[in-house]
Amino acid sequence: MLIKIPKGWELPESMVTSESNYLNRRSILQGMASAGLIASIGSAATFRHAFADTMDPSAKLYPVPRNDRYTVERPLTPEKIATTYNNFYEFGSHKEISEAAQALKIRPWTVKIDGMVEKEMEIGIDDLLAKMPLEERYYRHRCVEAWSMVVPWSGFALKELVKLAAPTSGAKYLVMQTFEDKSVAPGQKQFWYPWPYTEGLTMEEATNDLAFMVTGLYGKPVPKQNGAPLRLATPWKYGFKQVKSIVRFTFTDKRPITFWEKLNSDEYGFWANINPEVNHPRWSQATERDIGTGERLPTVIYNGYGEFVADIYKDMKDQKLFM
Ligand SMILES: Nc1nc2c(c(=O)[nH]1)N[C@H]1C(S)=C(S)[C@@H](COP(=O)(O)O)O[C@H]1N2
Ligand SMILES: [Mo]
Repeated sequence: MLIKIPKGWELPESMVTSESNYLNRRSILQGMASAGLIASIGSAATFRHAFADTMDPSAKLYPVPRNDRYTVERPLTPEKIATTYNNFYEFGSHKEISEAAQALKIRPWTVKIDGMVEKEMEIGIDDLLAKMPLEERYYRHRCVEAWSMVVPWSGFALKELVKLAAPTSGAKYLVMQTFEDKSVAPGQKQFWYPWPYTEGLTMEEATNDLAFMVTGLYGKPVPKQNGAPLRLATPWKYGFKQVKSIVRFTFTDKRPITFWEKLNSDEYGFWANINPEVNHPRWSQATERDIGTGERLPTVIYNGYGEFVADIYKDMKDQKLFM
């Protein structure tokens, strides 16, 4: 049977359109705000967020100490923008999924660690948080669609989780998977996507200092739309590597075929390292648009993190490292 994959995700125009809709909506909202029209809407939203925070048992852990080793010269993206302009296909193939994502239940939340480890385990997110050294890091975040932002993540080094898992010496890759539940995530009813969302890193990447498990954002628990209660941040790679709402870590000796790679391996590879000189087949990667400032800026190889990660790839020149 020939399955025709809908072309929405193939068209950069659809991304541009949803971005410009978003920006239009923002300027309309700003206009309304200056006219005093959304005061009541604003306070209802504030109330809801305050309520959500008190319901999250991890709220008391934040803010956590900031690690100055990870700073960015660009200004931090305003929280409002970083938490309302999102990619999370489980909740829709556009950027305005933040309301829909509230349907996700983040407690109880159990993480499974399996595969090539000394002992498989299941651990509740709050028990995991209690074991991990939490810190805050400012990271760049660059989507393959050529928009970017700068965000203050909180969380812990992925290598701490690797240590807890105690992989056996044969493990070469760490595979991470998002929850699967069609009843809360309508996108998962779209059978042509290879759910659950799956990503992977080599063990060397996963134990690199930069690889970070995110549990917080802007000094609070990470919001659902940004991947609560646990998501990956690998800032030298395009955003699609940074899998959200993780329920499973599997150590293996086989390289996984990841979500976007399965959909279109010519456009979204396994490595997905950032490089301004390797264009996406349908658009340039030379520059990016900072969604906080609106500025167009030059993209930098490894997103400016070469000093941390370039060595990992020095003997892999024959591979498609940058797509
Ligand atoms: N499970 C899951 N994780 C995901 C995605 C997704 O659709 N589903 N989108 C990815 C993409 S393309 C990007 S750019 C980032 C966006 O993260 P943000 O919304 O926190 O900016 O999440 C990544 N992680
Ligand atoms: Mo992305």
